[in-house]
Amino acid sequence: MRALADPVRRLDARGESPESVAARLRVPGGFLTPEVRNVAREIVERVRELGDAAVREYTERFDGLKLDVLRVPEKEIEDAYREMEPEVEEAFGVAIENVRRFSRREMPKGFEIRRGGEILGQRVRPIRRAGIYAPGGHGAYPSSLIMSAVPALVAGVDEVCVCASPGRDGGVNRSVLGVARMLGLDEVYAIGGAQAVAAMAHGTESVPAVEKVFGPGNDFVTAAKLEVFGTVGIDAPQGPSDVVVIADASAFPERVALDLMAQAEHLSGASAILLTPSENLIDAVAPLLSGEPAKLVTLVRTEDLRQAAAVSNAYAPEHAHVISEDHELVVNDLRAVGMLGVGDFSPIALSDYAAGPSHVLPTGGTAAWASPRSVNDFLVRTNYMQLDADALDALAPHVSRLARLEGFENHARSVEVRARKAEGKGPDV
Ligand code: HSO
Ligand code: ZN
Repeated sequence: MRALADPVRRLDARGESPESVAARLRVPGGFLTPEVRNVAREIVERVRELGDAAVREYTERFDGLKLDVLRVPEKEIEDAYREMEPEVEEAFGVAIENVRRFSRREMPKGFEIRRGGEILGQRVRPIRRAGIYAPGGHGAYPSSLIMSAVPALVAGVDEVCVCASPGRDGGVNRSVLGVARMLGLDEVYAIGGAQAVAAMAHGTESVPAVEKVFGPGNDFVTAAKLEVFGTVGIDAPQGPSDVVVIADASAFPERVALDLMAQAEHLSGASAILLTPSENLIDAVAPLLSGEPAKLVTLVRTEDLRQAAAVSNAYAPEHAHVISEDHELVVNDLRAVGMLGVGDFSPIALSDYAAGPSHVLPTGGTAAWASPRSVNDFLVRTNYMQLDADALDALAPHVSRLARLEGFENHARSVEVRARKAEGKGPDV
């Protein structure tokens, strides 16, 4: 009977290749359906053509609100901050400080290489204006505003504007506004969904265009980002949350169950996976899972921790949490993970809110090639060179040869005209 009542999916991975287990764990087809992409495309197009009028129309249709003024008045932001409970303000303050400390440490520096008469270098500068989407929907995410805005500010972005869904009660979530105030952000718009991305990317009468749009948001927000890419920059696409817990028999079942239920709690396509060689752990965890989140959990029996790590690598989770007597063995094997929690005292919820590393992470297997939100997302690099006559002389024959090989005569001559050895003279010789 219990097996029938048990809603939790179980899988036996023993003897199976990591790739095939990972394929069974991933929902096929990705999360952005053609329908979602079509709707997002139409919204982006209409906002581009009609500006604020289209934004108002979509706000009325999707959020059920008639909004005359799209920008949130400064007084409302101030009031939201003032009404914040002191303990909440303190908690946000800790989160902001820890994310700031981590972001500062991430800041890359430019460099310069000098060799003979040659200087080669790289300069790093912040983008001028960034647009950040603060997601609402199932619960509000003031924490996500911290995770995106703090790296932007540390990177030195001049202007940061924020769009947040206005919600049915008429305004942007009070905590989102309070956090904006704590971060010194006063340009907040009550615009949600794909229309927010479109407004920031193309600009409207109310919203000056930005250079790069940042999520996370729901599927429509992500689809809209893909639509505006090229007109502006975008960050990586973000989809539903996922977590892999890799544990052995030393783990406490109640804690493992809560780690799984925590990320599954995001619902809407989230997934939470336990990889363990211990059948006892699976038997102990299964009855502790309940409700909607439990439907998003999969308990996977592996041969050993090595196979668990290999499956995780093939799956490329957004988060991995390792609870084992042999952490190091597993951690050394892990490659593709957005955020890694090591040991029983490092549950992912800590970094979701306040530990310091960002919770804006590559999802849906993109951790194989994408990285967590960082100051780098807000920076652009310029490479430079400064050569003297001798350095140019040394390089000129090689460049001439390669240019002619590609059929570019003028490239070759633009170098030769300056080379003393090739031409026997320069302008001041
Ligand atoms: N786990 C989510 C972030 C989050 N959790 C926000 C709670 N609030 C994606 O990494
Ligand atoms: Zn979370």
